[in-house]
Amino acid sequence: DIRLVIDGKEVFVPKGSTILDGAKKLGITIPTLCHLDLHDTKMVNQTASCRVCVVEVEGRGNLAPSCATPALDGMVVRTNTMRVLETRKTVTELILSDHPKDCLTCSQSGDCELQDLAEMIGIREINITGKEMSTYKKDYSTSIIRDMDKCIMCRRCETMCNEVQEVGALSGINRGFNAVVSPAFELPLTETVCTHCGQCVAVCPVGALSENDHTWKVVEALANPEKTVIVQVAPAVRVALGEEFGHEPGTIITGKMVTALKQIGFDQVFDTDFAADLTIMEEGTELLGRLGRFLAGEKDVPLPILTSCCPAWVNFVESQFPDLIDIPSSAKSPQQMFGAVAKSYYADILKIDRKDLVVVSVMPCLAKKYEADRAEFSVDGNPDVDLVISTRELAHLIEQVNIDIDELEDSEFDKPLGVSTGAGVIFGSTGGVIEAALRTAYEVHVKKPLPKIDFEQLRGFDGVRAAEVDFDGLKLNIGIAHGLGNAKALLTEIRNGNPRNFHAIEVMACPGGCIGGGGQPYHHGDSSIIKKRMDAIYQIDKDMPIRKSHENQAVMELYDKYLGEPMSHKAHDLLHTHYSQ
Ligand code: HC0
Ligand code: SF4
Repeated sequence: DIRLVIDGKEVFVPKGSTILDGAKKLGITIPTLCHLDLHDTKMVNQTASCRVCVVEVEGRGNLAPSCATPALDGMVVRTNTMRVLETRKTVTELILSDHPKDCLTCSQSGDCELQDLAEMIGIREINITGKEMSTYKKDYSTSIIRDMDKCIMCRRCETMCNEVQEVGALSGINRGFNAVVSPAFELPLTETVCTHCGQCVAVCPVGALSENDHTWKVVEALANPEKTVIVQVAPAVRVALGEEFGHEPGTIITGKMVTALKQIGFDQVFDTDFAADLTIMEEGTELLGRLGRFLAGEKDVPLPILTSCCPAWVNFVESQFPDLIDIPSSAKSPQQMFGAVAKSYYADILKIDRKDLVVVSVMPCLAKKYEADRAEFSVDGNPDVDLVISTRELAHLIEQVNIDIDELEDSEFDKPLGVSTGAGVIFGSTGGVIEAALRTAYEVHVKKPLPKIDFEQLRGFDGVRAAEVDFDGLKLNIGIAHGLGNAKALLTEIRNGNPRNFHAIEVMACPGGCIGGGGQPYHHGDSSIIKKRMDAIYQIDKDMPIRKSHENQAVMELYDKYLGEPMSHKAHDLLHTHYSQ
């Protein structure tokens, strides 16, 4: 271990640590801005570009950025001298001098790390005059808005996009005062390989990257007496929404969330978990179908089957692995299955035209906005899912209508599209989709009840996981990846001949799965928040009376009355899709 003294206190840290790590261990707060270390993922941003975290190191003339300066044995560090304070203030003023002052209307207001810093330092005016602020054209996609006037060049988004997601849509361009992070040639994001995963938004400390907010379109639909407006809520929302209201990460507020949505005025409050169970019926059947052909000796069976419910992942496969385009499951995502069923089966129950039914989704994800907008998910120009808001957007809406969420009673999701099982809810965590699929596929294939419902070997937070699952003698090799960079490694393996003989692979684009989605409450670099949400997801599953998708009575009724059986002609029309290169 390395011994150093910080502000007169002795601390020991392992080799490879920084001064900042040492200070954290002592409980000494050094303010940071560009730095971000999302533990247990590849997200470590150590550009030391903002210089907010400078400290004095005995024997050195210049101040040192503590986030990027290695701790050395015998180092004596001061984090609180007047020289440090003065420099920190000057540095912050410099950053603010080239940053808009429109905090009143900024999407990040209240969650902005620069605002917090300015407040902490007590900046009351900016005494730096000189050049005008640099300005850039705003870039809008359905999912994300880029407002580079607000960019502070911390480069977290670039690290995320290039090193964690390995998409490579963003990089630093221009020099000096005009330097900014941008797609190559300053193209709009929609014209690049961007997958809309939203992870750049999740780590942006300011409002330079934000979601394209659809809240007001939802309000407009709710205010229109001619429309029936229903809402579906994704699994991961219920374990994170509470954070926006001061609850501990992982607090489960499903019942209060449903009550809030009813008070806001949705005609019916439904659950994406219902559609997740439906997805399992289709995807599980597809998996068993492909396996059966493979075991019968058929050549060129598209295996391993890849899960297809994460829209950023689908986009990634389409643009980076077009040669593997026939292996993802053709099943639509639960969000889109929900929309398709709502605008056919449910519109029929209500005896209304699909155009008079507005389907709103609340999702932890920004790519879901893009997914809902894909042309193949509409009929005669009328989308299956009309509007998508994020967990953060829902929290703001709840605040705006003066609902005190803590005072609400619990209520239940409405029937029939709100009935779900534990298998539906675990979709929200990495490993959950494949576990849900295996619970059903096992019982259909083996024709015996599962000896143990929990597939512990599929769970966890490692970026790439592999496990063998025994189907009564038939050994299945399962792969799991979360984060697109990890997925890329696994898919490259498949491209090179599938040496580990995977039969099925689950991929989620975001660290942790949907619980770590780009539309969730900001984690500000604390990955323990994502893990607490994960624990909560498995807790909900454990507490459910029914935990297998094929035991969902409302889903079975949908097949009986409307679809026939999984993979039927009608199910194909409504619930399956195709991919483009
Ligand atoms: Fe997910 Fe989903 S699990 S992608 O992460 O599959 O967003 O929560 O809603 O569609 O169910 C997100 C979460 C969903 C979908 C489901 C899947
Ligand atoms: Fe990169 Fe994802 Fe951001 Fe697109 S949304 S720029 S893929 S991090």
